[in-house]
Amino acid sequence: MVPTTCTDSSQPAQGKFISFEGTEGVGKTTLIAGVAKILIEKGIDFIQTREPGGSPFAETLRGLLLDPAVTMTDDSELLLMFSARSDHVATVILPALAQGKWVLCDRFIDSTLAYQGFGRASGDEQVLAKIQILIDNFVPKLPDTTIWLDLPISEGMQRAKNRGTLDRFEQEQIAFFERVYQGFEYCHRQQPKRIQRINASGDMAGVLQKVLTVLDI
Ligand code: T5A
Repeated sequence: MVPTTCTDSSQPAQGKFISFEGTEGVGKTTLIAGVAKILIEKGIDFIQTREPGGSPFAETLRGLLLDPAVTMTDDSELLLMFSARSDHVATVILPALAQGKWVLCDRFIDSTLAYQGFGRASGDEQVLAKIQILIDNFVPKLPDTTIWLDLPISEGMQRAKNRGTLDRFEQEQIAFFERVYQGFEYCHRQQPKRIQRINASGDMAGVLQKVLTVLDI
Protein backbone atom coordinates (compact mmCIF):
# COMPACT_ATOMS: atom_id res chain seq x y z
CA MET A 1 0.00 0.00 0.00
CA VAL A 2 1.34 3.39 -0.99
CA PRO A 3 -0.23 6.06 1.24
CA THR A 4 -3.58 7.58 0.36
CA THR A 5 -3.85 11.36 0.56
CA CYS A 6 -6.63 13.77 1.44
CA THR A 7 -6.02 17.38 0.51
CA ASP A 8 -7.81 20.49 1.59
CA SER A 9 -6.91 24.17 1.28
CA SER A 10 -7.18 24.94 5.02
CA GLN A 11 -3.95 23.25 6.13
CA PRO A 12 -2.85 23.41 9.77
CA ALA A 13 0.56 25.01 10.27
CA GLN A 14 2.08 21.91 11.84
CA GLY A 15 1.56 18.27 10.83
CA LYS A 16 1.02 15.67 13.54
CA PHE A 17 2.57 12.23 13.44
CA ILE A 18 0.32 9.58 14.99
CA SER A 19 1.11 5.87 15.07
CA PHE A 20 -1.25 3.01 15.93
CA GLU A 21 0.09 -0.09 17.63
CA GLY A 22 -0.96 -3.38 19.16
CA THR A 23 -0.85 -7.15 18.80
CA GLU A 24 -2.50 -8.97 15.88
CA GLY A 25 -6.06 -8.07 14.87
CA VAL A 26 -6.61 -5.40 17.54
CA GLY A 27 -8.45 -3.19 15.02
CA LYS A 28 -5.79 -0.68 13.94
CA THR A 29 -6.80 -0.62 10.29
CA THR A 30 -10.49 -0.27 11.13
CA LEU A 31 -9.79 2.47 13.66
CA ILE A 32 -7.51 4.44 11.34
CA ALA A 33 -10.33 4.48 8.76
CA GLY A 34 -12.60 5.96 11.47
CA VAL A 35 -10.07 8.65 12.42
CA ALA A 36 -9.50 9.45 8.72
CA LYS A 37 -13.23 10.01 8.24
CA ILE A 38 -13.26 12.55 11.09
CA LEU A 39 -10.18 14.34 9.73
CA ILE A 40 -11.89 14.67 6.33
CA GLU A 41 -15.00 16.09 8.03
CA LYS A 42 -12.83 18.62 9.87
CA GLY A 43 -10.88 19.57 6.73
CA ILE A 44 -7.55 18.46 8.16
CA ASP A 45 -5.03 17.31 5.53
CA PHE A 46 -3.52 13.92 6.21
CA ILE A 47 -1.94 10.83 4.77
CA GLN A 48 -2.67 7.28 5.82
CA THR A 49 0.26 4.89 5.70
CA ARG A 50 1.63 1.70 7.26
CA GLU A 51 4.68 -0.29 8.29
CA PRO A 52 6.34 -2.36 7.17
CA GLY A 53 5.64 -0.57 3.90
CA GLY A 54 4.25 2.81 2.98
CA SER A 55 6.66 3.60 0.10
CA PRO A 56 7.17 1.58 -3.09
CA PHE A 57 10.53 0.20 -1.89
CA ALA A 58 9.27 -0.54 1.62
CA GLU A 59 6.19 -2.30 0.22
CA THR A 60 8.51 -4.64 -1.68
CA LEU A 61 10.28 -5.48 1.58
CA ARG A 62 6.89 -5.96 3.26
CA GLY A 63 6.12 -8.69 0.74
CA LEU A 64 9.27 -10.55 1.84
CA LEU A 65 8.76 -9.92 5.55
CA LEU A 66 5.18 -11.24 5.62
CA ASP A 67 5.58 -14.13 3.16
CA PRO A 68 5.07 -17.38 5.13
CA ALA A 69 7.22 -19.21 2.56
CA VAL A 70 10.29 -17.04 3.32
CA THR A 71 12.71 -17.85 6.15
CA MET A 72 15.27 -15.38 7.50
CA THR A 73 17.39 -14.83 10.59
CA ASP A 74 16.16 -12.57 13.38
CA ASP A 75 18.88 -10.03 12.56
CA SER A 76 17.89 -10.02 8.88
CA GLU A 77 14.27 -9.44 9.88
CA LEU A 78 15.26 -6.56 12.16
CA LEU A 79 17.43 -4.90 9.53
CA LEU A 80 14.79 -5.29 6.81
CA MET A 81 12.27 -3.57 9.09
CA PHE A 82 14.66 -0.64 9.46
CA SER A 83 15.60 -0.58 5.79
CA ALA A 84 11.90 -0.29 4.94
CA ARG A 85 11.39 2.29 7.69
CA SER A 86 14.30 4.46 6.61
CA ASP A 87 12.90 4.75 3.06
CA HIS A 88 9.34 5.28 4.34
CA VAL A 89 10.35 8.02 6.77
CA ALA A 90 12.54 9.87 4.26
CA THR A 91 10.27 9.69 1.22
CA VAL A 92 6.77 9.74 2.75
CA ILE A 93 6.50 10.71 6.43
CA LEU A 94 8.90 13.66 6.67
CA PRO A 95 7.70 15.30 3.41
CA ALA A 96 4.06 15.01 4.53
CA LEU A 97 4.80 16.53 7.96
CA ALA A 98 6.79 19.32 6.29
CA GLN A 99 3.68 20.15 4.25
CA GLY A 100 1.66 20.45 7.47
CA LYS A 101 -0.20 17.16 6.95
CA TRP A 102 -1.13 14.73 9.65
CA VAL A 103 0.39 11.28 9.26
CA LEU A 104 -1.68 8.29 10.42
CA CYS A 105 0.73 5.36 10.51
CA ASP A 106 -0.36 1.75 11.07
CA ARG A 107 2.58 0.48 13.22
CA PHE A 108 5.99 2.13 13.71
CA ILE A 109 9.04 1.73 16.01
CA ASP A 110 7.13 0.28 18.97
CA SER A 111 6.21 -2.73 16.81
CA THR A 112 9.92 -3.39 16.31
CA LEU A 113 10.61 -3.25 20.04
CA ALA A 114 7.60 -5.50 20.70
CA TYR A 115 7.98 -8.05 17.86
CA GLN A 116 11.74 -8.20 17.27
CA GLY A 117 12.79 -7.14 20.78
CA PHE A 118 10.33 -9.25 22.76
CA GLY A 119 8.55 -11.66 20.36
CA ARG A 120 11.83 -12.86 18.87
CA ALA A 121 14.32 -12.04 21.64
CA SER A 122 12.28 -12.16 24.90
CA GLY A 123 13.35 -8.64 25.88
CA ASP A 124 17.07 -9.47 25.73
CA GLU A 125 18.89 -6.29 26.78
CA GLN A 126 21.48 -6.51 23.99
CA VAL A 127 18.79 -6.82 21.33
CA LEU A 128 16.82 -3.91 22.83
CA ALA A 129 20.04 -1.85 22.83
CA LYS A 130 20.64 -2.76 19.16
CA ILE A 131 17.11 -1.61 18.28
CA GLN A 132 17.61 1.62 20.22
CA ILE A 133 20.80 2.32 18.25
CA LEU A 134 18.86 1.83 15.00
CA ILE A 135 16.10 4.17 16.23
CA ASP A 136 18.60 6.81 17.33
CA ASN A 137 20.47 6.71 14.02
CA PHE A 138 17.78 6.06 11.42
CA VAL A 139 14.55 7.52 12.80
CA PRO A 140 14.80 11.32 12.83
CA LYS A 141 11.20 11.81 13.98
CA LEU A 142 9.26 9.86 16.60
CA PRO A 143 5.45 9.94 16.59
CA ASP A 144 3.90 12.85 18.50
CA THR A 145 1.31 10.42 19.83
CA THR A 146 1.08 6.64 19.71
CA ILE A 147 -2.23 4.88 20.20
CA TRP A 148 -1.68 1.44 21.73
CA LEU A 149 -4.82 -0.62 21.20
CA ASP A 150 -4.76 -2.97 24.15
CA LEU A 151 -6.75 -6.16 23.57
CA PRO A 152 -6.42 -9.71 24.98
CA ILE A 153 -4.28 -11.71 22.52
CA SER A 154 -6.90 -14.45 22.05
CA GLU A 155 -9.53 -11.89 21.02
CA GLY A 156 -7.25 -10.25 18.45
CA MET A 157 -6.09 -13.58 17.02
CA GLN A 158 -9.69 -14.67 16.61
CA ARG A 159 -10.47 -11.44 14.71
CA ALA A 160 -7.38 -11.95 12.49
CA LYS A 161 -8.23 -15.63 11.84
CA ASN A 162 -11.75 -14.74 10.76
CA ARG A 163 -10.17 -12.84 7.85
CA GLY A 164 -8.53 -15.94 6.30
CA THR A 165 -4.89 -16.54 5.28
CA LEU A 166 -2.28 -15.97 8.00
CA ASP A 167 0.98 -14.12 7.23
CA ARG A 168 4.50 -15.07 8.47
CA PHE A 169 3.97 -13.42 11.88
CA GLU A 170 0.39 -14.56 12.38
CA GLN A 171 1.57 -18.18 12.07
CA GLU A 172 3.62 -17.85 15.27
CA GLN A 173 2.59 -19.67 18.48
CA ILE A 174 0.58 -17.91 21.21
CA ALA A 175 3.72 -17.63 23.45
CA PHE A 176 5.27 -15.38 20.79
CA PHE A 177 2.32 -12.96 20.98
CA GLU A 178 2.38 -13.03 24.79
CA ARG A 179 5.97 -11.79 24.57
CA VAL A 180 4.94 -9.19 21.97
CA TYR A 181 2.26 -7.98 24.39
CA GLN A 182 4.91 -7.66 27.12
CA GLY A 183 6.90 -5.64 24.60
CA PHE A 184 4.11 -3.11 24.23
CA GLU A 185 3.82 -2.92 28.03
CA TYR A 186 7.57 -2.22 28.10
CA CYS A 187 7.25 0.55 25.49
CA HIS A 188 4.38 2.09 27.45
CA ARG A 189 6.41 2.05 30.67
CA GLN A 190 9.33 3.71 28.87
CA GLN A 191 7.26 6.48 27.23
CA PRO A 192 3.89 6.79 28.98
CA LYS A 193 3.32 10.31 27.70
CA ARG A 194 3.76 9.53 24.00
CA ILE A 195 2.08 6.10 24.14
CA GLN A 196 -1.59 6.29 25.05
CA ARG A 197 -3.00 2.94 26.16
CA ILE A 198 -6.55 2.43 24.91
CA ASN A 199 -8.75 -0.51 25.92
CA ALA A 200 -9.70 -1.95 22.50
CA SER A 201 -12.39 -4.38 23.73
CA GLY A 202 -15.96 -3.49 22.90
CA ASP A 203 -17.56 -2.04 19.83
CA MET A 204 -15.66 0.00 17.25
CA ALA A 205 -17.66 3.21 17.85
CA GLY A 206 -16.71 3.20 21.54
CA VAL A 207 -13.02 2.59 20.82
CA LEU A 208 -13.01 5.32 18.17
CA GLN A 209 -14.55 7.80 20.60
CA LYS A 210 -11.82 7.11 23.17
CA VAL A 211 -9.14 7.69 20.51
CA LEU A 212 -10.72 10.93 19.26
CA THR A 213 -10.73 12.22 22.83
CA VAL A 214 -7.03 11.41 23.26
CA LEU A 215 -6.21 13.07 19.91
CA ASP A 216 -8.43 16.04 20.80
CA ILE A 217 -10.29 16.03 17.47
N1 T5A B 1 5.89 -6.04 12.37
C1 T5A B 1 5.62 -4.76 11.96
C2 T5A B 1 7.08 -6.34 13.05
O1 T5A B 1 7.32 -7.50 13.39
N2 T5A B 1 7.96 -5.33 13.29
C3 T5A B 1 7.75 -4.05 12.88
O2 T5A B 1 8.61 -3.18 13.11
C4 T5A B 1 6.52 -3.76 12.18
C5 T5A B 1 6.25 -2.37 11.71
C6 T5A B 1 2.33 -6.78 9.74
C7 T5A B 1 3.18 -7.58 10.68
O3 T5A B 1 4.45 -6.99 10.78
C8 T5A B 1 4.92 -7.12 12.09
C9 T5A B 1 3.70 -7.09 12.95
C10 T5A B 1 2.62 -7.70 12.09
O4 T5A B 1 2.55 -9.06 12.38
P1 T5A B 1 0.07 -5.51 10.01
O5 T5A B 1 -0.20 -5.54 8.57
O6 T5A B 1 -0.24 -4.29 10.75
O7 T5A B 1 1.62 -5.80 10.34
O8 T5A B 1 -0.60 -6.81 10.57
P2 T5A B 1 -1.68 -6.97 11.66
O9 T5A B 1 -1.46 -6.36 12.96
O10 T5A B 1 -1.82 -8.45 11.64
O11 T5A B 1 -2.85 -6.17 11.08
P3 T5A B 1 -4.27 -6.64 11.05
O12 T5A B 1 -4.84 -6.06 9.81
O13 T5A B 1 -4.38 -8.11 11.25
O14 T5A B 1 -4.88 -6.07 12.35
P4 T5A B 1 -5.54 -4.70 12.64
O15 T5A B 1 -5.29 -3.72 11.55
O16 T5A B 1 -5.14 -4.33 14.00
O17 T5A B 1 -7.07 -5.08 12.69
P5 T5A B 1 -8.23 -4.79 11.66
O18 T5A B 1 -8.70 -3.40 11.78
O19 T5A B 1 -7.84 -5.31 10.32
O20 T5A B 1 -9.34 -5.69 12.32
C11 T5A B 1 -9.23 -7.11 12.32
C12 T5A B 1 -10.66 -7.69 12.24
O21 T5A B 1 -11.37 -7.34 13.41
C13 T5A B 1 -12.55 -6.61 13.11
C14 T5A B 1 -12.34 -6.05 11.72
O22 T5A B 1 -13.56 -5.86 11.04
C15 T5A B 1 -11.46 -7.12 11.07
O23 T5A B 1 -12.27 -8.16 10.55
N3 T5A B 1 -12.68 -5.56 14.13
C16 T5A B 1 -13.51 -5.65 15.18
N4 T5A B 1 -14.37 -6.61 15.56
C17 T5A B 1 -15.05 -6.38 16.72
N5 T5A B 1 -14.92 -5.28 17.50
C18 T5A B 1 -14.08 -4.28 17.15
N6 T5A B 1 -13.95 -3.20 17.95
C19 T5A B 1 -13.31 -4.45 15.94
N7 T5A B 1 -12.37 -3.70 15.32
C20 T5A B 1 -11.99 -4.41 14.23
